[in-house]
Amino acid sequence: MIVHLVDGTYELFRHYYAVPERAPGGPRPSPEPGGVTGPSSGAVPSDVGAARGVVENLVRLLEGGATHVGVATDQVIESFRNDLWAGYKTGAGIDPTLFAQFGVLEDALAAFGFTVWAMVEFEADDALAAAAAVADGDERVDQAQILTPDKDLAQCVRGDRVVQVDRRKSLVMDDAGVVVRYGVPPASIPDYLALVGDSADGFPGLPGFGAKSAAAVLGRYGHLEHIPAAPGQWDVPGLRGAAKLAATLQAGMADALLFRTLARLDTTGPAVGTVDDWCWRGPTAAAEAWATYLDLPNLAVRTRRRGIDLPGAKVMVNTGLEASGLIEQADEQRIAELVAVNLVAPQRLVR
Ligand SMILES: [Mn+2]
Repeated sequence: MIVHLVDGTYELFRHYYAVPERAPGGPRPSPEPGGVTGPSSGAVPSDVGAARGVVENLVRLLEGGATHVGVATDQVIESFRNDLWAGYKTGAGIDPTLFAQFGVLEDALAAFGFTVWAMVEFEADDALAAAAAVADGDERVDQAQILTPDKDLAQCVRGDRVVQVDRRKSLVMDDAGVVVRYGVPPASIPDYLALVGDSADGFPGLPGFGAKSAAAVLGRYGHLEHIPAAPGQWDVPGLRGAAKLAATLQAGMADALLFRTLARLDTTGPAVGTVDDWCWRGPTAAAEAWATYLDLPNLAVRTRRRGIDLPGAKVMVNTGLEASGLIEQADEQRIAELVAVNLVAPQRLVR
């Protein structure tokens, strides 16, 4: 089976800025019992266009054959990393019209039957990393696709089993693709980001280190602590200004290690469940109300149709028995088997 791990925060930003279609907001349907309800859920957004775009987009992912989908969001932008570094990104600069749509998106996706990881203490990136690790450890999984262009997630790529997908550019990056793109393998990505910095996340890196020099040094030594302290010991052919870089690194090693901690994703913290939990089993009874609210009248029909495509699933989808807990264990098992069939052709690897 193929598992799709979606960066919901990225998708919401992308739809807000790149697909600026507006849709009236207002008081919205109550979340499913057990649905996602967080701080941002209280806000009544004046516009739900971005949330609507993401929901529609992910229903299209199902229509394309996706069976196991998890969506990670930042319910709170601040995370444990803000306690480690004062400059780390916060939610302060986020357009309130965009921010108010996080809760809408989380609740709507849950109503349409998607697994949602709404992060508070951790970041959406951590949830994606944790889910990728779970998927990697499950031998039934042929491939986990992390759908985000965020360079942080390159550290999670494993062979061609865990890959990063930029859907907008139709790029799939496997292990070798990470080396081509960054000059270092996935395991060295946190070290790489520590040296070059990450302006989106809010840490500067070390002065003088750019993509080329960081890749050259880490391509040779792998990790920060393996880089020789004395410049005379550096064995990095063709690297210009090695002496100065070595001095910078020696002086800034403590900062670099802290930045690496910031860049390293936490694969064990977020509770993401198991691969079986991510299996899409049809929309909930609340889907109709959410489709109306998002002004996507056909969406509930489309998800239902998608459910009917899978024999057995229609029972659940049409009667809402799933919500009432009346589905027998045997049916659950059967449906899981049916949807476990890999419906997605492996995508072409582009480097
Ligand atoms: Mn990130």
